[in-house]
Amino acid sequence: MMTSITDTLDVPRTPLPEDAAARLTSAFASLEAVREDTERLLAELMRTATHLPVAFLTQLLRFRAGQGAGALCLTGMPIDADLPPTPTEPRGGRVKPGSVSDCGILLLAILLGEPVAYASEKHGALVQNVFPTRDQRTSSSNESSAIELEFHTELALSRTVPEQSFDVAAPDFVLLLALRSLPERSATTSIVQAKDLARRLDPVDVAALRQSQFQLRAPQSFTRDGDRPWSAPLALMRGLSEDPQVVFDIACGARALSPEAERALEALRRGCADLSVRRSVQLAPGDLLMIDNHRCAHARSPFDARFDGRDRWLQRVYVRRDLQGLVCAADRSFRVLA
Ligand SMILES: O=C(O)CCC(=O)C(=O)O
Ligand SMILES: [Fe+2]
Repeated sequence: MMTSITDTLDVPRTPLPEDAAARLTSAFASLEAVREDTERLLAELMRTATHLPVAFLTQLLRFRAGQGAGALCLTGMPIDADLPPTPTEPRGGRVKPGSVSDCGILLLAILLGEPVAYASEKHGALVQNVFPTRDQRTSSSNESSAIELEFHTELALSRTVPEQSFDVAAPDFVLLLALRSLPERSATTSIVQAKDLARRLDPVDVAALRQSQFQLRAPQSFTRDGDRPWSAPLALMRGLSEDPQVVFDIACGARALSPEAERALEALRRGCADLSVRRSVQLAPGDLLMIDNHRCAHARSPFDARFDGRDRWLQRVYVRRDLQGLVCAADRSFRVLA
């Protein structure tokens, strides 16, 4: 069979067998009583991994080790049958009665590492809700809808350690699980793998991206009420030439500190815009996208948001390989970074 370029550029999709989804749903239902006890819930969730096919777990271990594809999509994950209308305003606390989807995304998170939250982002929630808001329609944040959210890796601003570079406490993995997504009102999530980008760019530009000649602006979603500082100079590409890593955020702001760096940044922008480099997915309910935040950058297309309760709704969890050296919010769980 012929394989077209678009096939090879899709995010690899693994369907969860229906019987596995049904077993997970009933296992998750029995965990309602411990949903407020995060550590107990995570421990119980580890035991439910037995319902995942071993072939998928093998793929997951490879992904966790930073090998193979930089993004995976597990489809057919269970989500709550009694989903309320999509929220329209950001707020802390519970947004839906059940926690089936929360359990599913946290299960994959605990298998990948340490689920973490950030005190300044979404009220420090471990399972974050991502939906469009009227206020942020055109902002460079996950709540926007009228504009493209341009390519970025997730970065983290620490209020407690303001001198800490935005990449130090950044997540290693970003997990997105779609709860609601009407096909005609959905968005496309795109991924570029650093190695595909590096292959497409001129070696001169790759060499410039590897120099500490750039600054990034603090993420919009961490700085709703305050100013948005620029980082100390850093390199946007690092690591092995055959499997490089990237740190950049075109959505929130990136600037170059020399003419060569300026040309390289322009080339990076053009590279991300090149459709032959992007892998894309329109997340449907039950699709769980896992992104390696070092080996890939991601973006989201504009989409039709009407704030009528039927808008696109995702849940998001950040995962770190470990928490060593990171400052957590003393009055909260060690998983909430300050
Ligand atoms: O909505 C999406 O598909 C992704 C948005 C995003 O970049 C994020 O939530 O980190
Ligand atoms: Fe993002």
